[in-house]
Amino acid sequence: MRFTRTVAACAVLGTVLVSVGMTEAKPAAPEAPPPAPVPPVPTPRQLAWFEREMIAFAHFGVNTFTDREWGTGKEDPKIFNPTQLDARQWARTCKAGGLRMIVLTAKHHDGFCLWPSATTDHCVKSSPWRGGKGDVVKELADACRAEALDLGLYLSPWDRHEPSYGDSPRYNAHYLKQLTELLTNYGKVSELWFDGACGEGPNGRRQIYDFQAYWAKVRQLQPMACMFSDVGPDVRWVGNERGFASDPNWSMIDRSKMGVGRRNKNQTNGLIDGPDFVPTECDTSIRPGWFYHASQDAKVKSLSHLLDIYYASVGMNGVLLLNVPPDRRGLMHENDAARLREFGAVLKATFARDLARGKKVAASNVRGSAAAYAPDKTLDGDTATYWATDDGVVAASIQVDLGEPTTFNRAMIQEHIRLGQRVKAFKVEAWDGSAWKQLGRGQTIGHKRLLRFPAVKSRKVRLVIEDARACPTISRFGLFLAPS
Ligand code: FUL
Repeated sequence: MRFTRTVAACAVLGTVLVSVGMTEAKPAAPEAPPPAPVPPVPTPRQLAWFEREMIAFAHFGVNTFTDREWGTGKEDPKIFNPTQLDARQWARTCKAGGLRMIVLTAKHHDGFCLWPSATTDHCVKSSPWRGGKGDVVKELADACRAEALDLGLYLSPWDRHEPSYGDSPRYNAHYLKQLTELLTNYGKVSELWFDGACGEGPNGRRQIYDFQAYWAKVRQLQPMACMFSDVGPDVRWVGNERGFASDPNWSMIDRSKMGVGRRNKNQTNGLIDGPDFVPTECDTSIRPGWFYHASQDAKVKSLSHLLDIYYASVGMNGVLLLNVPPDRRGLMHENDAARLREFGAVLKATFARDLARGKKVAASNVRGSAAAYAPDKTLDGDTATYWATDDGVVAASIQVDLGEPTTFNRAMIQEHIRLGQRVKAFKVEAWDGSAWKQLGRGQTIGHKRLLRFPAVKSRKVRLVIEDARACPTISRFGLFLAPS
């Protein structure tokens, strides 16, 4: 069920609520004003990032040809020579898995650049690939455009090749030039991935990164691009490389008490009263390593493992960043591609039909009258709709009457996070004919919360909000049946 302005919750309120022993909602004011935002709230670029839900990582470079995870910076550029590089194949493969963007390692820690940079010869220009005239970033940008995917780029600050590394101001200027090339020559870039790894340069000095200058450059050249690092500024690391967020997952943190490359408190769970809205991106690889190794061809994660990751990331108020490393041919390997197809197909089948859509809804403590579904034009002009309670009411429930006994095993709940993430405790219950039986419970909801439980057959289901930071605003309560 998706809430829309046309859902006349009040029409069924009396009868259904009374029949399950709840207090009938008080007659409401005809024109209830929309709830005030509870800051911090997401920016339009963060909302667009949340909507993608799953994105791909592509670790590719000299390590692909040396069988290493971290290069030394001393690799001969001539080893970079993929025989059949086809970025369209990457894009199609990712799309089949339901991934909506590809983030490419334009430069990893070894310093080798996958585009012909004017800042260094340690790049594709010096490789035999496409006669030294190739540009992986351009080929991927074109492929993403053709397949309607977004493009993201990883430009490792740690650079084990660049001679100026360790001479902090000089290297920062060099890094800014590289960023500028990537942000101006390839059209729209939707995400920049800033890794925190740091080392010493040839002068024996530890490099001090000027993240403020890097981030300002991105804002200047690509204002809609989301920036990832341990602490944002737009999206944060979830704190592990297994792709798992955990409950609670607050999108808020206190950036003033955190830093890139540090062991940060609240990295994973966030902070209920954090002043900064910086949601979690959950990175993991489909294989044990980030780069391709033929020895790992039989170690591609199982479908059930990928599904566990999906429910613990997308289903836990995060975005999943799933690495699928191209091989020495310059293709995503058949085993990875087959697994992604299965994964995409299961998710599609599971969420194809919302069994609660269009069904009768009753709710306690509805804000105002049918105008509870207030249009919200505050951030980007979207007329998103949602259900809310009156100000100060932080416990309430929404009940769906499915019309007939219906079998389901998944619940989807979404908060209208444009007004701030609010819910602190909730549960989902089904009526078994004589009592409410709990199907699942949790602390936070956020952009999306998914619950998995053994299949149950019931006609009435309810979402009970037990506590929230302010009046809850819920934009979706859906029920689904995953294929067995
Ligand atoms: C880490 C890097 O050191 C790994 O090589 C990989 O790129 C991972 C995604 O981030 O910090």
